[in-house]
Amino acid sequence: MEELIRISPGFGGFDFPYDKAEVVFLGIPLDVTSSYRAGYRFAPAKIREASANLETYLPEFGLDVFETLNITDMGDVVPTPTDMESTGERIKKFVSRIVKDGKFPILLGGEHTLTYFSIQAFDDLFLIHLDAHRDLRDEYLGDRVCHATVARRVLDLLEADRLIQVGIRSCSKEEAEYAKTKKIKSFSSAELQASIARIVSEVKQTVASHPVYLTIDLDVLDPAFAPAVATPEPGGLTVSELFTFIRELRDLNLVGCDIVEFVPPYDNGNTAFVAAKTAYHVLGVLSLKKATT
Ligand SMILES: [Mn+2]
Repeated sequence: MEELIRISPGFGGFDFPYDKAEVVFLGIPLDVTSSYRAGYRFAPAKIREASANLETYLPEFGLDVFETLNITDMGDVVPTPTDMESTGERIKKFVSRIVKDGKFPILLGGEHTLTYFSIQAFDDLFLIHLDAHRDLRDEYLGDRVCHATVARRVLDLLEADRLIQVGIRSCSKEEAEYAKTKKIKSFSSAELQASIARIVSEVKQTVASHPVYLTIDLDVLDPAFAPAVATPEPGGLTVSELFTFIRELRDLNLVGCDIVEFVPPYDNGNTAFVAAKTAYHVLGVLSLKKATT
C-alpha cells in the first residue's frame, strides 16, 4: 500500500526541494478514536486551503517566511483505520526521517493521538502541551491509546517533569489527582491570561536548552475562535494570547510541532484559518531563530 500521499499545492504553496528544505509539513489525517465529533481526516486539506489565502509576510515578526525559510510539504501519511499500532509506526517513521535529515517537522493533524507516535522520533525531549484538557486518563472507553489518553501515554516515554501543560481548564477528578501526585507542571488558561510573561519565564527555566516539542490542541482556544474542535471547552484563550505565547517561545530549542484536533465538518471557516495562521506563527518563530544563529 501507499504509505504517503503527495499533495500539491502543499501548505502555503511552499514546495522547496526536500533536500534543501529546513521545515517540512506533514499531514496526519488520523481520525479513529474521537468520543464525540469526528472528521479529523479532512483537517490537513482544509488547513492547506486556508494557508494559501494568508500572507506570508508576518507584521508581528517583520519578515516574510517565504523569504527567510526553505519550506516544503511531504504530503499526508496514510493511516490504517483499524490498526493504530501500524499507523503509529508509520507516523514515527516519517517524522524520524525528517528529524534525521536535520529538518523541523510541522505536523497537521488529525487527532491528538498522533503526538504519542511523533515524539518517539526525538531524544531528550520536553513537551509543551497546549490544551484545554489534561489528556491524562490511563484508558478511555477501553482504549489506552486515544485522543483522551495521549498525555498519559507520553508519560510512558518521558519523565513527568518533562511535560508542561498550558491552557488547562478541564479534567476528571482522577486526572487532577494523578497530575498532583506526579507533580506535573501545568498552567490554566486563566493563569496564562493573567500573565503570559510569567508563564513563559517559568517554562524557559524548566526546559533550559533541552529540545522542545510543541503540541497545539486547537481546543486550547475558546470555541468562539476555534469552534470546529472535537471536544469544545468554553473559557479558553483568545487567538492573540495563543500567538503571543508562541512568539515568546523563540528563545527555546524548538525541534518539532503539531497542530491537532480540528474537525472541519463543524467549521464555519474560522478554525481552518486559525490553524493555518498558527502554523505561520511557528514559521515566524523559526525564521527569527534562523536570523539570529
Ligand atoms: Mn483537548
